[in-house]
Amino acid sequence: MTMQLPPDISLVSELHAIEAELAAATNATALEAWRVKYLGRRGRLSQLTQQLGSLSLEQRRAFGPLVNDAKRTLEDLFAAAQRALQEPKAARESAAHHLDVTLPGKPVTLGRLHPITQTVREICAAFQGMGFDVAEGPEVEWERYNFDLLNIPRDHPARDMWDTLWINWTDPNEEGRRMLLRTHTSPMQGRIMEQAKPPIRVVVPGKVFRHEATDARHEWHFFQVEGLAVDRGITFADLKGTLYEFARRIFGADRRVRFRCDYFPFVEPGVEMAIDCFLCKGEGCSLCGDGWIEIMGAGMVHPNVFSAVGYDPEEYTGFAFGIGAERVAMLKHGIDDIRRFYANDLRFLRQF
Ligand code: YSA
Repeated sequence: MTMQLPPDISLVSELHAIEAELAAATNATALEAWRVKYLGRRGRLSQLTQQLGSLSLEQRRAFGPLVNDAKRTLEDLFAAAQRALQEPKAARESAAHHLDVTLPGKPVTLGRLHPITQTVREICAAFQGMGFDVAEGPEVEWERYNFDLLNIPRDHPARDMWDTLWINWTDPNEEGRRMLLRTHTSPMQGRIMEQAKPPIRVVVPGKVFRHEATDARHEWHFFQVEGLAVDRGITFADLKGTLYEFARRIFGADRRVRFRCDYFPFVEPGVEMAIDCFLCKGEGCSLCGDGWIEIMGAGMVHPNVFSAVGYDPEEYTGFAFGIGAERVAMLKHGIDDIRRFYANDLRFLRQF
């Protein structure tokens, strides 16, 4: 027995014609129109599905699967047509991202070390070559290390040599323990000697801070490299020999070096070391004054400093020094104003 098709169910038998209609839809607008016509909410397939409800049970059993198959077929055909339409665009996009290895590369901008970082490293390397180790310590420091252990008790007039930036905090557990921004790298002398036994040979690079006005040779924050050598039988000749060798390694054999007596409470005797000015060649100018640029303070470690850290001053002797890194950089590179290092002018910094 043949079944009579309800009028709209005939769509199932029109599939070839519908497919041809789809093949003719060669742009997005035509494709969308096709989709609305057949697969849309009020499209042919949707109407067909609704009509199934008015058929007899027998008819529904016969035509239901056919309608479902038709729907799946149309959806697959539509998805394939959509992909085909998009393919040329995808191909165009992939061509745009294509890497042309024959083009010249983009230049890479390299960073560089700040000239003072370079100088600090050169200074440390010069001493490492003479057997010194390198250590570092805190920039925020206890008054005890910055002053007391260095033979500079409270109310000692020598404290005025370092205009101090104090931290507004005192240790509540130990009444009177005050903190500051270290005014020099010398506090590391006490820290190192408290922890190690001689022989000691160490350099300590680091930043220091002073509450002072700036000029061509003075900054309020700058770098020092501290040096400390302690052993039995170390003499002033060892100090001079080491520092001459340092000057030769950093500035070359031609530069002149001057030692002069100086006073620091933590050394006896104390000296300052200067190098002839690069600008006036030792004649005297507005930068240096007398033809020399002071680069460090130094001396033989004071017996009181040894006693304060528990070393026997009868048994041990030693020397120490504190080098100003910016002054060394100025002399090496002929820089006439220390403030240029921290003005953040890339035209200046890129030269190093
Ligand atoms: C002395 C004896 C020792 O046994 C150990 C270390 C020292 C040095 C001492 N702690 C000190 O700070 N001495 S200093 O005040 O004369 O500074 C040492 C060096 O730091 C100077 O020679 C100078 O090169 C540099 N300096 C000082 N004040 C500066 C500065 N550099 C830039 N700006 C400033 N304001």
